[in-house]
Amino acid sequence: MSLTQALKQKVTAAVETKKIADLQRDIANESGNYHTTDHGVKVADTDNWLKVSDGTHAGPSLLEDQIAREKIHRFDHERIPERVVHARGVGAHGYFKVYDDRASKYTYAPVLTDPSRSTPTFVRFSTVQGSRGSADTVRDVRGFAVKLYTDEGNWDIVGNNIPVFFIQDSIKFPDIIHAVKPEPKNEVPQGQSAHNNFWDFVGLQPESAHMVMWVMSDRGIPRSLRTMQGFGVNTYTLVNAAGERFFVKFHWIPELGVHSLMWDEALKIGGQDPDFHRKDLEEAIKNGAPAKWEFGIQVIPEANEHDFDFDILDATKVWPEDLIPVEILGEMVLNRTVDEYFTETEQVAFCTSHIVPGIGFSDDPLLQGRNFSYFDTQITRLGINWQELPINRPVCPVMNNHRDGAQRHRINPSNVNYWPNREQKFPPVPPSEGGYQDYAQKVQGIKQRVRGAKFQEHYNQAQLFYNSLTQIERNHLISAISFELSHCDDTVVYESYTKLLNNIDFELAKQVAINVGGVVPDKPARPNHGKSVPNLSQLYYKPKQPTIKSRRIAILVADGFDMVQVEGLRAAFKAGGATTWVIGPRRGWIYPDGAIVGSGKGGVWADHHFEGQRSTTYDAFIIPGGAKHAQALADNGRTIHWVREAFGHCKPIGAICEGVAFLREAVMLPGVEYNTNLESDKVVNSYGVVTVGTISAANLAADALKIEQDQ
Ligand code: HDD
Repeated sequence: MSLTQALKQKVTAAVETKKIADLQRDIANESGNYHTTDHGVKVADTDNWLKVSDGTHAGPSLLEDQIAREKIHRFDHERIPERVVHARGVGAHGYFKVYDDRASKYTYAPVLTDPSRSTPTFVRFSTVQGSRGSADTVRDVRGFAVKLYTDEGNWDIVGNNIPVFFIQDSIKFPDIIHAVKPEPKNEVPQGQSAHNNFWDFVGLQPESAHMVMWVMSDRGIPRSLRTMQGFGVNTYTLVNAAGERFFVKFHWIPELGVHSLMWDEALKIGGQDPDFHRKDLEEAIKNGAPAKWEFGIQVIPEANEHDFDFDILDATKVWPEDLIPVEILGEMVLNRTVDEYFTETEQVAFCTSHIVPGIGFSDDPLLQGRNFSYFDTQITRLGINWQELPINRPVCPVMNNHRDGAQRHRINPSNVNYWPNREQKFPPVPPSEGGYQDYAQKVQGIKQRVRGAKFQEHYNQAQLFYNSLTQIERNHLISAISFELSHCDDTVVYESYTKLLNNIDFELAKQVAINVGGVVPDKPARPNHGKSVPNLSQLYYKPKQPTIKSRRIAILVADGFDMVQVEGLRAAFKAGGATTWVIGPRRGWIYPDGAIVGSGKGGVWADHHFEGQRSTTYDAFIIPGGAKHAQALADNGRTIHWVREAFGHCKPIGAICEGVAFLREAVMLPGVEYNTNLESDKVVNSYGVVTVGTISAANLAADALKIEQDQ
């Protein structure tokens, strides 16, 4: 058994949950290794359609061939409608658990209060705008949909990596989605919001201003799905055993911190490796680095609902954490990839309306509409019996009088399918025994189409977000909006949006307007309130300890490299939990003595050749010593490009011994310092370029690289 197989087995064994066990009954029995039709008859020939032929000439194919017909029928109907939004996604299994019972003061839901439980979990991450085949690294919101298979039924938290939404009322959802999706005339653009219709809509719908700021910030281009925060976005409620109700927002905080790509990287990876994020998730899990988040809640007692200058039921607003801190309750770990994409990731279906006892809705008008929409869309996508699909069915019993419909699988042997019935079959369960109890909420009002008074203010929090960013983050945001508006060729569109920006920040509006030929303001449209909150900058979420865990580090080698150093580096990176990739002049064995062919002994296997991978898909790279190897790298335009591109993307770059001279020549920028002294083991760290002169310092360089990585 190979190491990878052994590792895979270990990981699999470690992550058996009740849901994984439940899925086993649907895993195909592939032990008998032969081919049959769908009705079980063994097939002798799968390659030739039945024909009238003399053996020399083809002759006509016969419709009679039931085997060929079945194969084609099945193929013709393989596709189901892709999700109308969030079509592109990737999923993984894992578990959720709380650390203690502290949440029992807010809720009686065991999934949130019982620390002895480990709740099986499935998460699907997604982009919103693009089709199923679009690229992973586009600028977009990322879906963060969590299905918790609790003993009381499935609980779905269908969230995003951004805590607010474009609109306040569900009735606007078709409008925002039509506006952001490819334009109706020519179905352009794919996987982008950089077009007239989107910016036209958001310019006329100022409630979207806050969310637009988030999407245009670095949050819109995550480095990894594992390094995103997740937010339930909508306001839900919790009810405790004493019957008291609390408003609540749900948060997921990634163990490894919040990290983003740079826009240039995101653009390039979109072409170089469109599956970058889904491969990253799979790679991390398979390499024994499960993705992990802490789970937290923000809570507002019912009595304090109206204490704030914003409406706590307005999904275009955050609950500022200086006013309402996040209380950490537990963690979620994703440690198992799917066995089959379609049956799990594609067929998984979430509903905001899926809650369990102890959890309730609020009057958040976005949530109310969502509660209708999700179930409805699953009927189109998967059919009315979608909840029976293996990935969707709960791990607790399902018993009711719902019957029939297309693709019904469950067989109910009882002869009564109504309540009440003479057999007392499937009686309702009183709340004291676990039946879902609706909170007795007093409601009064006048039936009318309105929004609450506090829903009318749209710019305070957009400003709060902008104020809370670091200068570098603000620069990125300005570049992002400028990129998008540059792609809008309708003057009305980019002029009106630059005007809108002046309600958020004068400098922001001015700079964007100058960049895109918009309306350059001469004074702010409204004063900046000057408030900021630390946690709105993603830098706030740096991991407590710097770590290279699950980072992708490349070692660049050419014939004649220093093997001792490469071995030392690999060991150091492995010890830190990173994955190491050797990139060389060709895929195959590369030797320290410069030999081109050999048995492999004494050499290192290059995973890719220089043209096969670009610096963009690695987090850092290092160049070992070796005179001949350093010269070969210096003679190669692609490796020089590697260095310059990675430097431009602010990546840590390391070099040792002769590798340093190559690095210095390749970077060619004044002000960067290097240690080129082959006698010196001093580690020089300058602008993220880490260099050291002697062989004994290989591990030091690795350490320095590790520290730099997290700065
Ligand atoms: Fe939605 C999918 C998140 C508002 C209607 N939504 C969908 C998914 C996520 C979100 C993560 C993908 C689920 C999956 O992986 O299968 N949606 C959100 C968030 C929202 C939001 C965080 C605001 C708080 N959505 C929203 C509204 C509506 C919808 C207001 C309609 C009234 N969303 C849908 C949908 C989708 C969907 C059309 C498409 C596929 C699906 O539901 O299962 O029903």
